[in-house]
Amino acid sequence: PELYYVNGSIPSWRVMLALSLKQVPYKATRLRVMTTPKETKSEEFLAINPRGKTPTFVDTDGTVVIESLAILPYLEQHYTSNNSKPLMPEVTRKQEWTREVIRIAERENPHNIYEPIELLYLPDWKLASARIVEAYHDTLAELGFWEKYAKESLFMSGEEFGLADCAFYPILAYMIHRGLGLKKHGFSALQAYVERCEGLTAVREARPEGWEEPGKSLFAKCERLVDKNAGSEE
Ligand SMILES: N[C@@H](CCC(=O)N[C@@H](CS)C(=O)NCC(=O)O)C(=O)O
Repeated sequence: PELYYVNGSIPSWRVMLALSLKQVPYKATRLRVMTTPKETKSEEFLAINPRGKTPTFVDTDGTVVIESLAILPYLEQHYTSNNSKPLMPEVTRKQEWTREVIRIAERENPHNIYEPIELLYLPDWKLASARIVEAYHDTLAELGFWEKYAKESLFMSGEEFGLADCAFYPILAYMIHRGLGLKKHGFSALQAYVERCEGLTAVREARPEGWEEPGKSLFAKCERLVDKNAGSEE
């Protein structure tokens, strides 16, 4: 199979995690989005995925699967192997199965709430500073839910790394790369969760290229903004 991906992108990372956990050998084709035009909008790639988005998974029989959250269950169904554990409980284990599905759906919340913080990359970000500060506070509040889940079990939906972790972990790891300090905000269970995830070879293997060092700290910038606002209110 072949996976078209963008390095460091949360949706691509999810799929790479699942492939790595399942020990599926695959051809990884990196597409660049900083080029003009973007490689995701080439005629050749649009013929495979007309939306021009990654991840795009092309199976050995030609089946094309788009959307990270559709690719995850596809892999779970079609790539079972003796070498790896299932990433989803049996449907007959009603409670565990339901929790996994719920967590996968819930991953949308931190992703959406965090999004305005990325406006800091724009040259005229100051115009959006109120939205950015709001997103910063909301992101921390949202992470409170995940902190609670991390206290309940070793991984987000149970004692093993599963599809819910494939869906969620890249969001958290992405925020950390952007300067989120978990301990600083009292998220000690999430910190332990991250360390647990990073203890898994498959998780380390799926880490984006060049991400050994932290990236540009958007969270530090947010915090300066919050402090400045607090100062001006005094
Ligand atoms: N909902 C999609 C999102 C995919 C997506 O937005 N991918 C971005 C990278 S984060 C992309 O390929 N962008 C390229 C472009 O817009 O040309 C999924 O979960 O797979």
